[in-house]
Amino acid sequence: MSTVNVMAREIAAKIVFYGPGLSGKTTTLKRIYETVKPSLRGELMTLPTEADRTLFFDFLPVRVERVGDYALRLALYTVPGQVFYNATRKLVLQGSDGVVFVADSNPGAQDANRESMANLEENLAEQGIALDSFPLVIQFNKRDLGNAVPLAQMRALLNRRNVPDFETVAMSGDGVLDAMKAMIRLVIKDLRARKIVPSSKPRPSAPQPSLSKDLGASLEAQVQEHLVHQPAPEPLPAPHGSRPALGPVAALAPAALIDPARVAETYFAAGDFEGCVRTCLETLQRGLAFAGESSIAHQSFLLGLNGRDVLDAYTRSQRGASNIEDASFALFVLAQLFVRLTQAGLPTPEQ
Ligand SMILES: Nc1nc2c(ncn2[C@@H]2O[C@H](COP(=O)(O)OP(=O)(O)OP(=O)(O)O)[C@@H](O)[C@H]2O)c(=O)[nH]1
Ligand SMILES: [Mg+2]
Repeated sequence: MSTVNVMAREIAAKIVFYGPGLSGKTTTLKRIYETVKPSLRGELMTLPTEADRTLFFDFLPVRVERVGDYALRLALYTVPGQVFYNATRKLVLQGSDGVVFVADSNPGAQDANRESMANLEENLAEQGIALDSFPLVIQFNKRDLGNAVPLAQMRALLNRRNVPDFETVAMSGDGVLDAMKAMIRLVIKDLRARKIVPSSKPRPSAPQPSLSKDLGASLEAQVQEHLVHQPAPEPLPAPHGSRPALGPVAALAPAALIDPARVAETYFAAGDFEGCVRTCLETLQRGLAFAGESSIAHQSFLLGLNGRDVLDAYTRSQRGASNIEDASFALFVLAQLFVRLTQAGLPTPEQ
């Protein structure tokens, strides 16, 4: 769900990497993480099983500093590709602004590619979204394989819509950023078409490009500039004075809730999942309170949050003995809350 915070002059967009199991989604996100300037990214959050399969989702926040008058924040997610994780895929897909479909060029993976594309279409349709009119980019990944399926054949199978597609090798990073840039351009185009991105007034004296007119081009330049490979990352200037870089969820938090969100993330990183869930729920409560004194269900409704997810987070926390999945779910719900608060302009800057 894209959000535009006019007060903070900020646009937030959610992009999801989708595709069958082992197609290279997590690897793609890792390459993006490595190439984005450290000062412009949060921590990459991945939750693999022992076999390195994605258990829940991977998450990477990226900031494209200025786009005209606005700052752009991207939340990049991957879904778990394994067939039986469909509930998680639906959850992660909620409110997304665009999808990068990562297809596997392995000859044995073509049925899985086709099924995953059909699954994406189905899951979006359940949310009332037609894939035909949704920002979609395809990565034909693992092009380094000697027996990779010919490009024309993969296009015929997966790209009848003729969306932008790219041959990629996520292992080395080849093509990954081109796909990402195409995705961002499509998302911006879509935001404009839906009139979600507000136009800024032309200011002849200011050298800044106007958002509505030049956002795409300007964004591309910004992305180009910031996503170029940095062989030796410069020392990180802390974005907030001397404070350490924000974690992925705290990066989305309104100022009043940044600190507790950091604490929740610290618990998570330390493997204290109980502490993480407890802190997330306390923070969730504080965040929901910005919608006024009311029941959790009503507050969630007012903020446009998925009430079932919020209640699930509460139920899981009350069960006790929280595990990594409970903790990541609590963080996920918290991140959703932060996005909604930003969208609603809560809390106001005075608070
Ligand atoms: N040869 C080759 N291998 C790749 C490429 N990209 C990823 N891999 C390998 O494919 C395997 C799966 O990659 P992941 O990125 O974990 O796949 P995933 O899509 O996240 O898988 P799930 O989380 O299970 O859905 C790993 O062993 C990667 O090293 C590529 O471009 N070429
Ligand atoms: Mg993965």
